[in-house]
Amino acid sequence: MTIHIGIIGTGMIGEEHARRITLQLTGATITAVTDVDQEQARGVVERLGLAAEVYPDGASLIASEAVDAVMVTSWGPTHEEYVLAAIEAGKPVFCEKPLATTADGCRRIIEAEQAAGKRLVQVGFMRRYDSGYQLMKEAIDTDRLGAPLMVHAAHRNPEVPERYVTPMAIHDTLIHELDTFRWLLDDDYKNAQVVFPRKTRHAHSQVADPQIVMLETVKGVRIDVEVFVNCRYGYDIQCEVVGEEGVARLPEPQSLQFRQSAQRSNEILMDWKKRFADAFSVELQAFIDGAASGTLGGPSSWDGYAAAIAGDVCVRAQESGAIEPILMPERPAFYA
Ligand code: NAD
Ligand code: ISE
Repeated sequence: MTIHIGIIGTGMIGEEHARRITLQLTGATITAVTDVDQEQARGVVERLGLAAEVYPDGASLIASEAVDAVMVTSWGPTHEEYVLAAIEAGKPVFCEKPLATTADGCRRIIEAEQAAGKRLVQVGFMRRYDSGYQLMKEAIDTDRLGAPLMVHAAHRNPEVPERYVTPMAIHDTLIHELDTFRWLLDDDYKNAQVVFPRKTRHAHSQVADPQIVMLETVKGVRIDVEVFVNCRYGYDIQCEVVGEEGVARLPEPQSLQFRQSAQRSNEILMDWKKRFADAFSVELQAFIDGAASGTLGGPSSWDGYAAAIAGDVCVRAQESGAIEPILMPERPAFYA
């Protein structure tokens, strides 16, 4: 069975996902694309040689009989509307992070999905599919580390554009960690605090950079995440879990080691595309297979909601400087 996919938003990651599905993965074909910038959509069809129609908008793409499953890769504020429309149409939908830009938006999605009576949403938290994080999870789940006590993490980007402002360090960047640690530790958050070290001279005026986000979980694990989005030297994701019986560190991406000119060195990647290339492939293949079998797995809209609740509190903590409580509603049996 071949799943016919329609892509809404053919920018950077939309094109990446379309390329992967077309050239690398099995079981799906792109039959429809749309973008508010129609030239952009036409460009992707041409560059990838897709046999896909360019639709004038997301609504007509979702309604089309040529589309079995939807991928939402447009800007964050547009996600909620398209995910709700796909649920309404009864079509499986893969939504890039964030599921919606507010917890309220995510709540409307989980309500609609429950009313539809069937899981239809997979959220693009691709780190769950990264082999390094999966090894860490296995070490925790098999009790190799004993009880996890602390997590030290860093999310560093070389640079961000002018439109990236202080709260985006949470909604756009930290949102990955907010999902990853709930999943890794099988835990939820209890409170958050954000502190700001001295600002780097490379950050523009509207973004406080770096930031340190400190989270406490319900089980008492303390997590610190450095978010540093103008670090200049590379795209660098670090994570270390300290347990009662030992410490596990996320593996570095594979790279050649050079001995040259009296120096020993390894390349550091510069963007997320290469760093999580394999994870994106596994993630999207899981979506295709889930859409074909009618049983989606992976990060659910509840996970998108939980990350958004914590994210909203982290933004409040950025503003207040205080330790802010995170109150998670009870998880409905639908998402057990
Ligand atoms: P981008 O700006 O390159 O592309 C977004 C595209 O969406 C643009 O072409 C824009 O014209 C289009 N668009 C905007 N509003 C639209 C609408 N209403 N209908 C249709 N198209 C619309 O951005 P990007 O970097 O590709 O990011 C897109 C999404 O993917 C964001 O939510 C971002 O957070 C997420 N993302 C995830 C990862 C990851 O690691 N999982 C990495 C990058 C981006
Ligand atoms: C980007 O949108 C992503 O999702 C990347 O995975 C993340 O690392 C980066 O910080 C975001 O800007």
